[in-house]
Amino acid sequence: MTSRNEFLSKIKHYMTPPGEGVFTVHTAADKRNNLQKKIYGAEAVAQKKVREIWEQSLTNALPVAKAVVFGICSDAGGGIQRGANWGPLFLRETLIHSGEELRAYDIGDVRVIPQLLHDKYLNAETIKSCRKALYQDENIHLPVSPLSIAYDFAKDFHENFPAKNIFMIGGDHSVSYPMVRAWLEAKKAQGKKAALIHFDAHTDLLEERMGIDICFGTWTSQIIPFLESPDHLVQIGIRASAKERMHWEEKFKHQQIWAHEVHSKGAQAIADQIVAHLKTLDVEEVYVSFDIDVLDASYAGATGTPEHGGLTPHEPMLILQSVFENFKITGSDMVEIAPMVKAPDVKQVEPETTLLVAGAISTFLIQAMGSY
Ligand SMILES: [Mn+2]
Repeated sequence: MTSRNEFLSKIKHYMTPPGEGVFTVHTAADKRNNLQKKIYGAEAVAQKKVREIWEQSLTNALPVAKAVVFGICSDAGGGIQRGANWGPLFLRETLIHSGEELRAYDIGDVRVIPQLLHDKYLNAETIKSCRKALYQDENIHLPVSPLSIAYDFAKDFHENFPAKNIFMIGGDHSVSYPMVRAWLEAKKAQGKKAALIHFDAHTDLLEERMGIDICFGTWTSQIIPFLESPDHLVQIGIRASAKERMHWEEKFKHQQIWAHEVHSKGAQAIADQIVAHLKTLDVEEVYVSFDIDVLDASYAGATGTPEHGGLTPHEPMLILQSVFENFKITGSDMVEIAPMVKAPDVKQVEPETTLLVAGAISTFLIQAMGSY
């Protein structure tokens, strides 16, 4: 097990204060400064003391926090339309307006080399040069790719702070793989029965996509082996799939609920069905992975693959409320918000519409995780 001090030292190496996860000097600098002014005060930003105060917060604010906000500004696992790397900065701005960001502790962002995904895809030479760039030490034993850093972080986090819960902001959906995996391994070690509830327009159940086994289209199939059994996975909102529900359920032996079923049966009936199913499995704790494209494109146009025929914001809220009343939500994420992207056939003001609904759902998840 990594000691508390080793863990904090690693965080200072492979993470940045909130808002700095995209490596840039000028782009969105005002947004980043505004966010940091709200978190750390205008003086801290003017005097360039943000990093110093953030490092101090790891020893004084983190230990007393319940819910922790964590950003992964990576879209290297995407592939249709990029831009989800800006999700963490923009969504935080929305949350801070609602006051929610300040109620949770923001531990910051993973340092992201935008061309990298996972260390297993790199050769030794590349790892060395990236260690030199990130850590000024080519022999240091730290990961360099965003998904590998996120896994290392989440694993140590759950060991050191078993009672704290992470709300992760992505990123394309591949960033959920390290977070859910570390959470499932931690729950297994704690002897807790755990399930994954996955909101998405897409199944993300490919076994590989163009030879890559961990990306936005595959991460769910890769996480199934870490569940106690496949029926501990429930997918909600599916509608953009080349194959029918039967195909997926027979292949993976999990539960899938399509968007049209939510519309025809009603969200409350679906919520009751999910709760009853998870109760038969004696599930105690739940991870909620929320791909914003589960919502209809008229609510979520600022995303890589907007899809029509989706859920209204009210529907997942009803389902989440029932889940919260029956189980503990101890891990969650909000992914695939691409604030600089706008679906061509969407009339709404974007990214404001997408951020507003994502903010409301995120607020619910952060409050739920801070309430235990
Ligand atoms: Mn997805």
